[in-house]
Amino acid sequence: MTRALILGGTSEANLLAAAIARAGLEAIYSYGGRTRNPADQPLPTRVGGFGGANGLADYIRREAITHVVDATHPFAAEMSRNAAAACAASGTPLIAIERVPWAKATDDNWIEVADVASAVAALPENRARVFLAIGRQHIAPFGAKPQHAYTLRFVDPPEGALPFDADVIVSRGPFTLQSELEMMRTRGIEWIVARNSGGEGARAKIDAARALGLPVIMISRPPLPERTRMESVAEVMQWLGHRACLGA
Ligand code: 3Y8
Ligand code: NAP
Repeated sequence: MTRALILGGTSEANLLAAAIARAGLEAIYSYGGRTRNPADQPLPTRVGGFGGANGLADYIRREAITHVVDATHPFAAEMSRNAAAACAASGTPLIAIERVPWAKATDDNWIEVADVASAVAALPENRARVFLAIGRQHIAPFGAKPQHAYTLRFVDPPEGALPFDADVIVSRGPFTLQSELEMMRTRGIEWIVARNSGGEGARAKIDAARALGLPVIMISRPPLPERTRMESVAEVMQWLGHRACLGA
């Protein structure tokens, strides 16, 4: 009897949840609790941390989870590490849906950096119009270069003061090439800071930057634990022992 735990919060996780619901499989969808009004899922849903790897192992036992699918974002490294440790400790099968990173095209102007601190360092010294498309959790270090005119994009309105003067767009995406081109042109964006999330939901800004010939400071992914990885919902449904009835 399958009873899966989906570590979600991504468009891939949402597609998987729909396929699992259609297949009539038992599963629980888990959000980390980063946004105020996360999208509804066609599965029982829980929100918030488990209390580290041990907390997750306890949850797996308590809820009689038979399979864990890590469908979190490639930068959700702590969650992925905890899932690998908890599944090893509890002997629970684990699989990850992992998006292929975006590959730099010949006409892309990317400055590839390892982390947020290097992204700050890669920005010019003289004032520029900079679009930070990295959400709310990682913007504080950019306060080291307050000379820039920043545009930020958050899923939810900011709570309280920002660490520096900035213009905030509140939008949850997915985004389109048209809307990204429009936004970058009207705001006179000169630099974009992005993370190599992969997938379709965030890539419109990368295509828009290429079209406008703008430099992108691209933050590479953190190392993730070794675990079986697949790229498609159909493969995960096979793994869960059921044919994906996508589109059925
Ligand atoms: C809570 C669930 C869907 C899924 C929507 C995808 C696409 C739009 C693109 C930019 C980049 C960013 C950010 C982004 C995208 C999809 C997808 C995707 C990037 C929601 C969601 C949750 C989150 C958390 C949120 C983070 C933030 C990151 C904004 C729901 C809407 C920048 C990732 O304001 C904050 O604190 C936002 C926090 C974590 C930043 C970060 O640290 O990575 N995602 N995003 C998940 C949870 O609680 O478990 O609210 O419904 C999901 C989506 N975000 O089809 O409906 O392919 O997944 N999300 C990045 O670096 O790319 C935006 O602005 O161009
Ligand atoms: P993170 O730094 O790897 O995780 C930090 C802690 O948050 C984890 O140790 C865990 O707490 C809790 N957590 C994270 N994801 C969780 C989940 N799905 N269910 C339950 N607890 C979770 O994570 P993050 O980078 O902040 O990402 C948080 C969430 O936002 C994830 O669901 C991720 O998929 C989503 N996200 C989506 C996008 C996107 O583009 N779609 C981008 C970034 C993040 P405990 O240690 O207490 O268990």
